[in-house]
Amino acid sequence: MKKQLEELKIQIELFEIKQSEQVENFRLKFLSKKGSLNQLFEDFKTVPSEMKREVGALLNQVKQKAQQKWEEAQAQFEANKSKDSAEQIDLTLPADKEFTGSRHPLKIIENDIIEIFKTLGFVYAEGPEIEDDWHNFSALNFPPNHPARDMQDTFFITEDIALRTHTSSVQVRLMENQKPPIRAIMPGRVYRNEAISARANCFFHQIEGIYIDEKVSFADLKQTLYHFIQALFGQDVNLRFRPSYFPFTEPSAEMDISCMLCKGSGCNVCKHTGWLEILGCGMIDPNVLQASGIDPEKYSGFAFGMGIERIAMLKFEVKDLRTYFTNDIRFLSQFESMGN
Ligand code: 2NL
Repeated sequence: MKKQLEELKIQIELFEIKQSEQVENFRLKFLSKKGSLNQLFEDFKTVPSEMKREVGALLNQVKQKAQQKWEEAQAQFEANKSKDSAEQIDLTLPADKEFTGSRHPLKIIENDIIEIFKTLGFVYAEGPEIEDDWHNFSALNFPPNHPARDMQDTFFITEDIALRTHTSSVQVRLMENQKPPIRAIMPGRVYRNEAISARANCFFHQIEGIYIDEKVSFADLKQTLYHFIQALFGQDVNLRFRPSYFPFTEPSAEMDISCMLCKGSGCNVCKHTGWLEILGCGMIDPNVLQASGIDPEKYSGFAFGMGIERIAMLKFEVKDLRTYFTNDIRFLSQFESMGN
């Protein structure tokens, strides 16, 4: 029996497994119910008891060796099989289309507006979202007890530092650092301490512009904005100005455009007035020019500001402002694609 086992051990070692069928042949020959190992286990019963210990150990050793060889061969052919199927991929098939994303609707509008003002000689400027009291309020003629300075309207970080409530703070920095003529447009995110709803958010995006030179008049303001609105909404849009108030402009006005949905006849969007409020504007208050070191006797200027969300809502007919910021791909992919 010992001799038989020694022979079997050699047979197992020499058995060549080169093809996948041989894995099964190996199992049948050595490890199956009718295989030689099982046969020897049967014969083991007849081994004299004084030999059982030694022969049993050898028998187990040989069985373990066979089992190990079989498992290794099986694993190897399994790995080769998956490699083979990977190689069978049809390389002539067209590749999957890669998803490249799309431009955010607010950026589409922002870019359109910047492009229009670029043709009029306005340059692009940007500034910090965390501002000091001077650039956000004092330099813009906000009196010390103005309600916008209240905690309820503004996110304060310290007593003197807050999240900017408008992009006008960027204009202040520009006026402090440059001499007229200044023609600039400033887009950016601004923050207000407001309850979130379909029509209001605690932050929004604004675009403001200023033009400062000698003899800039309200007529320049009107004609510039008229050109801008026609370029953005089309030639047949009408405008009207209503008197208004901002701390930093005097006189101030709000500008309405005729409703592009009902063409002025009245609908839900324009609340049956035929008009849509689109931006605020005015002649820069002499106090504001003075505060930034520009001589109000020599120079005058106009300024305007608008919310990008509102314009994008009108152009794309977005009903709820919150959809701009929830990053739902079904919403975002409806707008301009970034290529492909
Ligand atoms: C609005 C109205 C406005 C300005 C912004 C401005 C900036 C400087 C001086 C004077 Cl540095 N004015 N900006 C003027 C009038 C209106 O924004 O409704 N924005 C959403």
